[in-house]
Amino acid sequence: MKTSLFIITLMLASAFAIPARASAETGKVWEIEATKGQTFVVKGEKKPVITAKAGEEITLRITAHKGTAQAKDGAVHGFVIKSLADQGWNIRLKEGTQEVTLKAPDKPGEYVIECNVPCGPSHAEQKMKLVVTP
Ligand SMILES: [Cu+2]
Repeated sequence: MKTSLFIITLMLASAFAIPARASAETGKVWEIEATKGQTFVVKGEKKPVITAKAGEEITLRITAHKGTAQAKDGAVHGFVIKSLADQGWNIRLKEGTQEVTLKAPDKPGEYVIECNVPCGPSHAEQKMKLVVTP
């Protein structure tokens, strides 16, 4: 009886503790859509812009929909900051949703995020922005 009470207490404690810890570690989760019309849309924002503090970890939940073309490896869009491609900012997007946690650059400024998978007629204009604040 004592043991089961202990287990219940433990379960309750972890149910509250885990979400709090996750949000403290990863910060805001940005929901982004790479559309079949070859644009990026950020949920809740009028413009396709995400923001982060320098060096902060941010989580991106990206949903991709195929345009009119896709890469041989199955990627339907890409999500790349060219100058940060070697630091994880180079994601191949397959159809569906994936979540990635990335570190914002240490240097404040504006970074262009672009698609690097030929995905349709508007591919060249498929861009969005990461704004890094001090
Ligand atoms: Cu593209």
